[in-house]
Amino acid sequence: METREYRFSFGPWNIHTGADPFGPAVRDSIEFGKKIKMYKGLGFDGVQFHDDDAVPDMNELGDSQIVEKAKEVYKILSSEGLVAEFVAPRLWEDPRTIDGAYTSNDPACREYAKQRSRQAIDIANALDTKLIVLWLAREGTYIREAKDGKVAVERLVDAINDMLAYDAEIKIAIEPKPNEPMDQAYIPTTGHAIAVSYLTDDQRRVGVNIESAHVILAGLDPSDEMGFALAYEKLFTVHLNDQSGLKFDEDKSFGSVDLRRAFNQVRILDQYNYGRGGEFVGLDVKAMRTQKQEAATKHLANSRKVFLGMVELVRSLDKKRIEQLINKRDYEELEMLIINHLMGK
Ligand code: 3MF
Ligand code: MG
Repeated sequence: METREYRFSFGPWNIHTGADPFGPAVRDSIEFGKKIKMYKGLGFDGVQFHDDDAVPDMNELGDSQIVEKAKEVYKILSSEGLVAEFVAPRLWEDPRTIDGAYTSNDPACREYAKQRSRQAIDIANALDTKLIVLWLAREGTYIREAKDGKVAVERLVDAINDMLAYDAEIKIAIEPKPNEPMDQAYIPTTGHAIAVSYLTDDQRRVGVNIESAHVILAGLDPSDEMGFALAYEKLFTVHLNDQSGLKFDEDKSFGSVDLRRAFNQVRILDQYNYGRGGEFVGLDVKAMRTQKQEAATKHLANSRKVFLGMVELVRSLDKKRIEQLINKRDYEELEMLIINHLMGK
């Protein structure tokens, strides 16, 4: 059987203090340099960045200072044998993004969002990555009457075109999410993101980052969403994790809620050679608030182990038997075969 190496990534925000909307930090915060030193030991080669993970307080710096700082981060990465996977402009914390960024009703705020996105591209270049992730956090509404749903899409396309024109080589992965922090987001699913890509000036450079939990929040199946993106050659990266039902975004460890759902995500990724074009197996997972300081990176190592365990299970499936059962339309038996396989029988 062919063995293929997967490369894994996560963002520094995945090692966190455990604060939630109802309570303060329960663990000490760890400085960036120390987090970076943890990657290799946990089995990870790629670092995902928000622009200000790389360059804190970037709004107080000029463009050339931003690039200088990002170059220093690039050196730190290189000295640890790590690479940057992507940079995501953080467009949801500044006062100018309270009513959305690219879809804000205020033209000055929209201009800020575009300018910040161009700076994120400068940072990506300094970190030697060509991938930009757009989690469209506040591009939505609390009430329908606040914005115009058609104009919002046009503004999103305009902002994406601005980025595509700013750098002829960058690729943009939209990360859909149906809600939270907004009541309704404008790009809730993979299908929406891919449709938007075709309105832009260079659809080949606009794809998706599929996050398992976001898909589950939309009431959909992550492996089918991945299949949809793969059919369009638009699965630029993934945020694997898990989610228990329809509530706030939980970012639980991959496979921790539904092993079979994890299995099916790995199945479609492995089957269609995800990773061979350089894509990372990206995680977006949070340690439980109850986890003590010294044990607060297990969610990362465990998610990776689950992924690799699932790769083995996917590759050791009895494909002939599955084909026979499909031909007989005996899906009850097929289901039992899968369940037995997951139970190690
Ligand atoms: C929000 C998310 C974010 C994005 C990240 C990169 C904290 O629900 O999933 O992770 O993935 O900001 O854009
Ligand atoms: Mg995410």
